Amino acid sequence: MKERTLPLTLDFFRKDKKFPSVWCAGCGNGVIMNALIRAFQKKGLTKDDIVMVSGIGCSSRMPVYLDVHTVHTTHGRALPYATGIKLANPKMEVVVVMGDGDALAIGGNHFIHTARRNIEISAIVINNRIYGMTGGQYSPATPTGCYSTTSSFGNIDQPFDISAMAKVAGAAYVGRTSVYHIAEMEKMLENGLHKSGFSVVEVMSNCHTYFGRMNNIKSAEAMLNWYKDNTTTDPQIASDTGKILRGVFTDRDVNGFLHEHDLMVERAAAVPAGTH
Ligand SMILES: Cc1ncc(C[n+]2csc(CCOP(=O)(O)OP(=O)(O)O)c2C)c(N)n1
Ligand code: SF4
Ligand SMILES: [Mg+2]
Repeated sequence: MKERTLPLTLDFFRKDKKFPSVWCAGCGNGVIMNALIRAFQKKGLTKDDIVMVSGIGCSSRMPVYLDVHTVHTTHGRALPYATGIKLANPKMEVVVVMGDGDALAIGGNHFIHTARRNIEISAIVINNRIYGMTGGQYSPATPTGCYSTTSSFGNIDQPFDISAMAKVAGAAYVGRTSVYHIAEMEKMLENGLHKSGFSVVEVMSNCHTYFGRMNNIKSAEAMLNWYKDNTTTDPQIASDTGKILRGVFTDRDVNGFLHEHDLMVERAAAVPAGTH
């Protein structure tokens, strides 16, 4: 509990007229942004150590508000940009923020292959189970039967299990938490930084404006309580009740992409000129 009292430094926020944010009052994005700053602080990172990369979406606005190095890219393509940035600047802590649509729909291929490649980047997937920015269309994380502006009679698709997919694709660190569970979220965000491979923290978040309104969980508070009541860290309870499982699903030391890349460069350099 003591760790939660760490004062939030304002140093990480941009001072040049970016506030107030575009986010609806009570949106989970602000809660996650503050938790991420605390994770940076706990890890002893300075603003100059960090590059934040995002695509397009409400969640992807986060780097706009943070005074670290930032690149606000195109929808679904944050991970390829981040990969290039990390390769060019291996010492930088590269952190990618994506929405569930950004990461799993248009960016799904990049997500799987970045996990397979295990490049030393930290990704946060803000899973509000809907396209927030564009008006509440269903996403690949919208549960079956849920309503959205494009599923007025209930979504007939199955949702991706984002964390399971990251794990099976090979990511070194994968955890799932929610905006209700702030201390747990801070810890996962902190532990997801600076891994030997790709790390993914899926944060289940509230878009009360669209998902909540259309699925009868109409306020930010009601959505937070929904995550309190409908998630668990106990796999048995999850399997018996259908509650969503939170926790760290994998945390492995791997030989990440940059590590392998450096070894390959050494091998190539050892070959006498003109013999290959
Ligand atoms: C190439 C491209 N396709 C579509 C869009 C429109 N678009 C912008 S954000 C978005 C989805 C946002 O949903 P999500 O990634 O879940 O983020 P959220 O707003 O929910 O945080 C879409 C489809 C776009 N900007 N660019
Ligand atoms: S539309 Fe939804 S995701 Fe976007 S800022 Fe509002 S509450 Fe947050
Ligand atoms: Mg979304």
